[in-house]
Amino acid sequence: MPPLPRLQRRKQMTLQNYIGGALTAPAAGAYIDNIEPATGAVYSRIPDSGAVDVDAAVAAAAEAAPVWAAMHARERCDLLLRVAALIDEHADALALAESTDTGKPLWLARSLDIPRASQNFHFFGTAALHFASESHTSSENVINYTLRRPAGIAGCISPWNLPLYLFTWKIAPALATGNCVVAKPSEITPVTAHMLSQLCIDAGLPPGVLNIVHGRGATVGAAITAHPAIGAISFTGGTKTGADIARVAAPMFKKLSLELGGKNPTVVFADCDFDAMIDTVVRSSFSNQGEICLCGSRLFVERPLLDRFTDAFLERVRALVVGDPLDDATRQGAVVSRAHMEKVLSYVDLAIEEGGTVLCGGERVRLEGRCADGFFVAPTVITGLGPLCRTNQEEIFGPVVTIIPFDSEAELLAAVNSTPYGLAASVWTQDIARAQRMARDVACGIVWINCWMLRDLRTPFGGMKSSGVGREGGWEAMRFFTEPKNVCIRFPD
Ligand code: TXE
Repeated sequence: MPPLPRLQRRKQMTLQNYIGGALTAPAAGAYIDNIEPATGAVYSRIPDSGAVDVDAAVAAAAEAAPVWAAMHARERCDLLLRVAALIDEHADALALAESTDTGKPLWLARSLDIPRASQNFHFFGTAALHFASESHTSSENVINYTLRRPAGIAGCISPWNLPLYLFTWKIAPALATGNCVVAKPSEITPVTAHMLSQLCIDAGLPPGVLNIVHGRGATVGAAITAHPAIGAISFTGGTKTGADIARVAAPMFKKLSLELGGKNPTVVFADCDFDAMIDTVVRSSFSNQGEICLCGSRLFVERPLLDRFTDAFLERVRALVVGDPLDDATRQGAVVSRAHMEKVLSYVDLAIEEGGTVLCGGERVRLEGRCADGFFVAPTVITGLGPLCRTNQEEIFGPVVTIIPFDSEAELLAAVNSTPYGLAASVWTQDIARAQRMARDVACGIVWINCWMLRDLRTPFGGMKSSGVGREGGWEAMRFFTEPKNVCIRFPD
């Protein structure tokens, strides 16, 4: 094995909040240890901020808001493009930080997370130049037009699985539409958000336009949610947390965008293009250790194809290399934390209790050397469970999938739609009429036919039922972060 690249970071780096354009320590001076999942060792400290830090961030945002909202879209676009360019310039350092913080393979952070963070600023920065509103001519002398004003101060709360990718997916459209932002990254993976603070300073983003407050969900997240001056909340994370946020924000009549969990079906019909399907289904099952809300964790396979599918799938899954995230050969890195590893493994125990058979994986992987204490879970395939058991109903969010055979479309649809979730589905068939029926009848916000995770940033992104409320992406995001005001003008007869 070639020598691993040396980490370019200081020992025990201490992160800071980004408030009013400056990097600052939390008011109470308290910090949380940040653990590297691949080694289990503490490697940085993050601010354990509180409501007082959120208040300071909101005050800074309120001060910056009038100038930022009044700025020409061209100028806002230029600033966001400058941030994008700086992300590109520092892509290697950001990718290394993302891999270290999350446990994901470095090559994945390099090819997916960081390029996408830059694209988010690029996409929404330029969107500001094209964003237009409607007008309605009522009669010869009456015209209505929709004036879209920034929602005000936006709160953006993001999770740990795709840290900079999802953080910027929220921040960029909020800024592009003229809002100032108070944002909180996950306390489990805060480092790239901290690095983004410095890049925003270097890009010349005016002080207070973006504020980043680090800390726990129950303190910083809750303070953002409850702050009366924050009128719009964009959240991605667990369904239970989404419900907690809605409980607080709804009676305050805040705008809410909630992107929550999933229990996504992958549907494989016997008539599919097998070769095109099989490698993509391995990817859709185990990319990022299964820690992507879009990963398919319930594999419904039409019975005539079951044996061929299972054999080919297992052969490929067994070949996935679980290893040091810094090694290019690694296909499965560490899961994000010890607690998450324990949660994932507890679902394997549950599956066995429920009568399932583990066909491969199912256990913690112990590596040698620097990763001996890391949180690695073998990619796991389970069979023998019906669609309604807890294993097939609850979100595991790790490298664990189940295979469920089906015989008819009616039986399949009932099973696919039986969970409380409705985020994404991937369907494999060459029958175009069947593909259309599935797209229509599957209760999910996103349906991929003969592909997975082909993303076009203009499309509506989000889920139904317990997978969330609202849609992100393209004009949906630009509309979410603006308040439409109808102006009706009557001209003299
Ligand atoms: O997410 P949390 P967790 C799912 C996945 C995972 C489960 C729990 O199943 O196992 O959620 O993960 C902040 N008010 N997904 O516990 O807690 C928190 O600090 C305001 C799906 O890590 O929802 C973090 O910044 N904010 C998913 C963010 O919410 C609060 C991605 C998400 O953390 C808060 C991640 C509160 N009361 C997990 N409590 C997806 N859909 O992509 C916490 N937070």
